[in-house]
Amino acid sequence: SRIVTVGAAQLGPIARNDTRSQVVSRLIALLTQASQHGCDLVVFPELALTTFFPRWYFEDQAEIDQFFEREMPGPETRPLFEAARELGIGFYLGYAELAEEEGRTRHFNTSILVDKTGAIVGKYRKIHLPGHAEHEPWRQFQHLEKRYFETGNLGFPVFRAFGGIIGMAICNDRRWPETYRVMGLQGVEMVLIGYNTPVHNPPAPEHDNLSHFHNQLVMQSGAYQNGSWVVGVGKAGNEEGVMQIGNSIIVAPSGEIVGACSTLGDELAVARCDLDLTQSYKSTTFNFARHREPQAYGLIVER
Ligand code: CDT
Repeated sequence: SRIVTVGAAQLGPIARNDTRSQVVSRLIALLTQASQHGCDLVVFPELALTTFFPRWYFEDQAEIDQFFEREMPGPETRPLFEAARELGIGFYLGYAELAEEEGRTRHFNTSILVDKTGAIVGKYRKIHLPGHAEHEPWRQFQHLEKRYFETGNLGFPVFRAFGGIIGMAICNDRRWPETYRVMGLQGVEMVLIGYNTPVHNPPAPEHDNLSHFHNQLVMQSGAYQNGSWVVGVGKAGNEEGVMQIGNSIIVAPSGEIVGACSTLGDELAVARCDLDLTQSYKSTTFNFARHREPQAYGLIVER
């Protein structure tokens, strides 16, 4: 067996004027708790350093950029990396990334994978950006990810770390089967996912009371259909007047939920995940080399 003990480190709300340092101390408290439970790896939510700012319409780019990190680690986030190194725990962290690339300033919704020495060993930039690009005043709150972020340009890479093959996705990515399958085709054994999911979906309020069901449905099927562990972690509770789901879960390759948070606050759920449990799925029902029929799937990439 290859055991990775994982902590799903759910966060409660982050207020708009909370400082990075305040948030980082909450992250370090969860990391310390995880260390006491013997965790190898801790998963934090999407955009885990600030409030979920795409809920507001801003015109001033300088105001928007205040939610972004220009370096990682930077002065306020370095203590988190130091704590990880001292405790010997890795982590997944979601944050808003401001990058100078191709001669221009670029904005991405990003996650990183940090190993037990505090080194960044993987980066992912969110591909499925939900919401809208223009101000829509009819909504109770905005979801302006298409305005504030560019589509990720790194594909869905996987990383050899923690004794296995680890992949990352961010929030809305978890609803798309292609996300898991592209990593499944690279042999992924554990997919780490942070999210911020409002209970209320303004264009489709009829889905509101299904938000937990859909959260579990997509991650349980993604896990089973690719013979992979999936760890999904939310920023939960009433954040600046918007209710977000918690329901952070750790899903086995069988599709079963083996660990879960039950509050809407800062909470750690822990599971001992055997990466070798992926094998009985990857070598039988979902033996891709043997049973996939890609010649019949062309439409998926043509449209
Ligand atoms: N952050 C993020 O991607 N949230 C979306 C809400 C989209 S509205 C259905 C999510 O998929 O949870």
